[in-house]
Amino acid sequence: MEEMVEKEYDSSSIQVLEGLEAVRKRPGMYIGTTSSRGLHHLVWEIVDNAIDEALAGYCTHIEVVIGKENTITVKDDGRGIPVEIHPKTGKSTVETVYTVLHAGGKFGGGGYKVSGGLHGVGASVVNALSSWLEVTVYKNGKVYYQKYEDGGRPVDNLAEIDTCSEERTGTTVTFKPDPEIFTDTTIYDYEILKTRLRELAFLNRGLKISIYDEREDNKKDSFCYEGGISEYVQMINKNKNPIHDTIIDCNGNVDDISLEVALQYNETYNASIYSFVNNINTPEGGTHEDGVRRALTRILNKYATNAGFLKNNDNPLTGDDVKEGLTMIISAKHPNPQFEGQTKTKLGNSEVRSIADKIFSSALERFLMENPDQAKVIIEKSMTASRARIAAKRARELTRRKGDLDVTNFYGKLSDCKSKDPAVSEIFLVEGDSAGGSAIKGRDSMTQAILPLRGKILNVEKARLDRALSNEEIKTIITAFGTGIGEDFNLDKLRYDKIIIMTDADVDGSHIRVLLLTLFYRFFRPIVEAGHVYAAQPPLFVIKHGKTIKYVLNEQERDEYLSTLSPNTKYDIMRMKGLGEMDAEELNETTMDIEKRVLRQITVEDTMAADETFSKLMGEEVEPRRTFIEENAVYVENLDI
Ligand code: TSJ
Repeated sequence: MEEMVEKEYDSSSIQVLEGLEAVRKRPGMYIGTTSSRGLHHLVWEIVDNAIDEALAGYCTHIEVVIGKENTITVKDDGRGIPVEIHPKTGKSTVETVYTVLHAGGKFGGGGYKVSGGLHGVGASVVNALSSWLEVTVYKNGKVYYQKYEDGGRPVDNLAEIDTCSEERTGTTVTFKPDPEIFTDTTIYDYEILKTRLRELAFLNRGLKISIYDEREDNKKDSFCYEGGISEYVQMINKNKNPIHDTIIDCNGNVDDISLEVALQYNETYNASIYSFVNNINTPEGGTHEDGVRRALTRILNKYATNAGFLKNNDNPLTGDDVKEGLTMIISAKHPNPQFEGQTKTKLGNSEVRSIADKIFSSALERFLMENPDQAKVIIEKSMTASRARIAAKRARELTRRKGDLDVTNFYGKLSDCKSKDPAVSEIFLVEGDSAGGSAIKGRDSMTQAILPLRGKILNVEKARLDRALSNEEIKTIITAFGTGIGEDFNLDKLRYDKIIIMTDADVDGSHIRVLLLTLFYRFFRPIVEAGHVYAAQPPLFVIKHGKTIKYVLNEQERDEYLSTLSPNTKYDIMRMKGLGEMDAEELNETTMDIEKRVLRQITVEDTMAADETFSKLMGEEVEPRRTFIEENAVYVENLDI
């Protein structure tokens, strides 16, 4: 701060710096969080600007590079940010974009901005939260350059530093996130960046997006899809056995609002429906999704009736029936979207509902008429779902009457906690009887319930609800949770605040963990989304020196801890045994005690990545499962030496 006073700033630039200072004081207001998520958010703020340039029709290739020191470079071949003096600020437009809060697209002049992150705050926020940031603009046969330091202070004015060919245009930005802001982590995750960049390539037909990792293993990928979201559907269905050949798609425009839909049915019983507005995922749906789903149900019923599949006395197909095995992407672009809902990820503009319905229904109707063989397969799939839904409802009513899903029926399995207050109660799902026994002895019986899992957990990726309901372990879990399942599900009835999966850190343990997560993800998704599911983290090593006993989770923590010991400490280090071999005290000490344990919260940051993983791990195809296990072999090996 002192330095700011020393240098002579005119009043306008002081104002500017105060603006960026506000971002540094309360970064959460601008990027949501300063966790890993916020760190990655910086990249999207910058990439969105390049995407806008592509949407305006001037950019064909965007490149993202993760530098050795976890810097990020984003480069495009667009027109280059304007360099002339901006009338309002007296600075170059480049400097204005980077130092005036909320400047963003307003200063570029013209252009129809449809992309933009949820917060829509832009380049100046990234600058404010960076140790340094450099921008290079190629334009008019010249190369312009400016650097900012310590949260957005220009080192110098924008300068012409070189010449280039007249044809070369574009913008390149490099920044280093400030470790004083991002105190959790400043390490970029290649997979997170890659997954979203691939998604952006699917959503923006024909745009090439590349990513390079200059850190250890030099990973790189490049994405460009002439087929747009149809190719996205194809990728999602790759491990799910499509039941008909053609990916049904449509593409239309009404009043500046555009809509694209692509869909294909597969053999599974789950729906993978993803909707977007201006490239932003809308997991809460909204009017674009409503319109398309309403049209899908109506048109399939109409076709099924006219073609004689559905008779007068049959129940009409419901929205749930036509969803079974459906993979669908909906992408709307809107010049003025209104976002609603708890997480502001639901499209509210009411005019979109009928526009989406109209564009999609005529395309679907035409497809069904022109492809009677594929239409038949789809209608039959939905009619089977309808029959199964009615049968499952009957089965649920029966079991409810028999008291099968009644708490009093399974005290033999569950060692419940004394407290009946869900806010303080937790349940451990424990692999095997012997670990279950130790857990029962080692728990705090007031708040901790133990459910040992003995039998095999059914792979629900390959089973419908009605079959899952006849599986003993699943029945027990549903009963313990108290929420019911399917149409009866009620999150408010959840009996525990934390559901903790406690499995060994080996291959069998991961397998059980994945089966349980599949079950929760497919049948109890709101529990996962509300953040109630955790994985216990039993330590891998115990280090003893003098009277100190230190448990550490992994090799990295072990090495870090050892490096803090003075060189002449004579210490003992031991690899921990499996859960089943720990006694009650050890288990409590290392894995269960609220004060000492480490839990990993299971979040669904990316439902699509989770969906892909579950299909790969749990689906019919053996090959992708083997590949997945091989690709993650290092991880498994580290855990299972
Ligand atoms: F975020 C950012 F500002 F740092 C940034 C902007 C980062 C990156 C990687 C690219 C960009 C960017 C901006 N790429 N392309 C543009 N285009 C403009 O700013 C631009 C250029 C010309 C005109 C015009 O009307 O002539 C208008 C605009 C908005």
